Amino acid sequence: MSAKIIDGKKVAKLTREEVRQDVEDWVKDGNRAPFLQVVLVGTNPASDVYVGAKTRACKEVGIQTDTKRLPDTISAKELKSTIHKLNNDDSVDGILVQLPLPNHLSAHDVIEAIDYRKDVDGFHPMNVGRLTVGEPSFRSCTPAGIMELFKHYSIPSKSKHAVIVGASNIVGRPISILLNKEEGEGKATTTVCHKYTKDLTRHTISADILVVAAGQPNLIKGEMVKEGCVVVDVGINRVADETKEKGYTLVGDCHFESVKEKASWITPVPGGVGPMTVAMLMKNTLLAAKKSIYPE
Ligand code: BQF
Repeated sequence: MSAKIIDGKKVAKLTREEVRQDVEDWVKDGNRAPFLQVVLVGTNPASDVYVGAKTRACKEVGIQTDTKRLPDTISAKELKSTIHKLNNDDSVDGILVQLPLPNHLSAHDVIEAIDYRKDVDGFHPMNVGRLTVGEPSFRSCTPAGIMELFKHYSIPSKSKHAVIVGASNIVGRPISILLNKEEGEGKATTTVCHKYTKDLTRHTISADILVVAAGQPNLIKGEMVKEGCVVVDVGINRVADETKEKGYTLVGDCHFESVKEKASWITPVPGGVGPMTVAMLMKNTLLAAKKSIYPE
């Protein structure tokens, strides 16, 4: 089999177009445009790229945005005080603190300082907890984007075995919860693998749906997946490449050439899950502005 491509770039564009129309209607109804405040601490070249992508998407859909750049020398106290001001500012709908943070700052503490009603990344324990118990919540953008891709391509997950490689709070854990939900979407049986998993292949080979978010190039090879498997590659790894203008190329966590020969569907890197992450952030910011998740 040669897998069909899950075109995240295309579906993200459709999603942004939908948000653009909804924002237009919202503003026509007499509301101000949604506002996303990005907080960027320190200097990280990848973070600059991601914030750039988010800013461009905001412009496209009519969401106002500003990026507050803070020095990597900022203290936890100062950063939290900045966040508290944004929490209390009624003109701010969504707050996004770009990760990773410099080493001296605890992402957990900073995320917890954000008002969960403005937590458009869906990382706050209130949102994670509500997701877990099946209450409305802001959803982590990457897992939400993966569910949107399944919906767009009518890829069923009900009663399938979904194997997730990587147990991060941002991707692996929340996608396992969404796919495992008994009500609404999901309805899959899920296995979450992590770095202590013994014999990873024993798990991956049994997957009908394989979501890989491990941050390790070429971790998953064709021989590790079942014929007909749906493969979602969340990895974004920079590997050195002198033939490229930037000096690197992006690769996922899967060995694309061998995995695509076994899979029925596969997400490419780039252009797979990544663009959906940004599109779902636009959706979440509109939900925050409309107070759809947490009505007053
Ligand atoms: C694409 C991210 C790791 C650590 C922190 C489009 C993005 C990426 C890829 C993007 C990511 C990854 C983001 C593509 C946001 C996804 O064309 O394949 C967009 O902007 N992402 C982030 O903000 O922080 C990260 C990955």
